Amino acid sequence: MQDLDFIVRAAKAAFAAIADPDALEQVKARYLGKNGQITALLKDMGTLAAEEKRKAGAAINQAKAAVEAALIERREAIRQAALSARLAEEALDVTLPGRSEAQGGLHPVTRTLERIERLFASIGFAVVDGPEIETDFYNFTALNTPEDHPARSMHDTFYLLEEDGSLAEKVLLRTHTSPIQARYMQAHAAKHAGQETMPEIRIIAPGRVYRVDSDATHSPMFHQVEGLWVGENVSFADLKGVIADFLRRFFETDDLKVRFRPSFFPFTEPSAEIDVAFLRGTRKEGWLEIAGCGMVHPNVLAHAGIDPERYTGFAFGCGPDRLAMLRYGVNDLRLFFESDLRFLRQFV
Ligand code: 2NL
Repeated sequence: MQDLDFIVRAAKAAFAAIADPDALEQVKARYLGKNGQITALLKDMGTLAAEEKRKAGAAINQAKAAVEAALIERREAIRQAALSARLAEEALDVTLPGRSEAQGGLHPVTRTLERIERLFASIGFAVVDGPEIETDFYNFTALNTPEDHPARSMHDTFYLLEEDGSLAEKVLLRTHTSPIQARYMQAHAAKHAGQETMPEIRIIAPGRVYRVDSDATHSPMFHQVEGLWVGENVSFADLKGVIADFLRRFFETDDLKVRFRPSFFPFTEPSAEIDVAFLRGTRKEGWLEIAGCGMVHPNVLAHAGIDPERYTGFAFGCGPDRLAMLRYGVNDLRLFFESDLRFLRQFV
């Protein structure tokens, strides 16, 4: 049948011209749908005689099968083409170099703190910690600081407020890390109460401290490291030896003069400022104040429950921010706390 060949070729050509799957289904309807050309031929067979009907039916069904096969083939070709296009579009070049993780580093003050901790640990000091929000008792009273001392004023110390804005009852941001040591001494004395002897206390207390103060050399938050050695027969000579040894190791030089200059702190008696002078190198000439120290005041030991007649101790406090400035040659303290990566990256 000339008609059938023509329809099959026309259908194949129509399918081949289409690249869109939905459009293909529309074209399919033209041939195989309810009103399609092949369907029409099958309907028309009703008028034929039995023998003719059989032959025509076979031929039409063959043509129908050919159109269906062409449709399936085209569907598959379109699907493959879409897949290839998507694979090409989403292709990854696995040979490209990867993005590397940014490398973090320790803050210069953290590095300085860890260095101090390591040096003291090497001579048997434990590193201890404590709360940054303190009571007036541990921050001042336990440290023999009188009620009318200027450090206790709101002008110098950050006090906490209640939710209604009123002043919290003697709760503050610690102004030094001494309360860590006051708490430690008290707990240590309680733990060994009633025993023949109390084991020695040898601790350092590093941490953040807070004071109402802000300029090129003062930040409202800064760091402190305090140290404490309490035992029988602990003397000012021990203090001098430990400090001088520490400073020479910290600054990595034996060309260092260390001077103890009489001073005053409520929590020590006698008290001294520790000054250093670098004998060689580029640092500026003259004495530099680096820390404060002294023999623990008997009242401070008594507040902790330690017998000041039997035990003595020395304590010191220094500012690691200042030590970091010296060690790294930084001239403005605030640079340490501005989180400017251009500054901080220099220390990694
Ligand atoms: C300074 C001075 C100092 C202390 C801190 C201390 C702690 C206890 C008992 C006695 Cl629990 N004293 N600490 C002693 C002398 C000086 O710090 O100029 N710091 C930056």
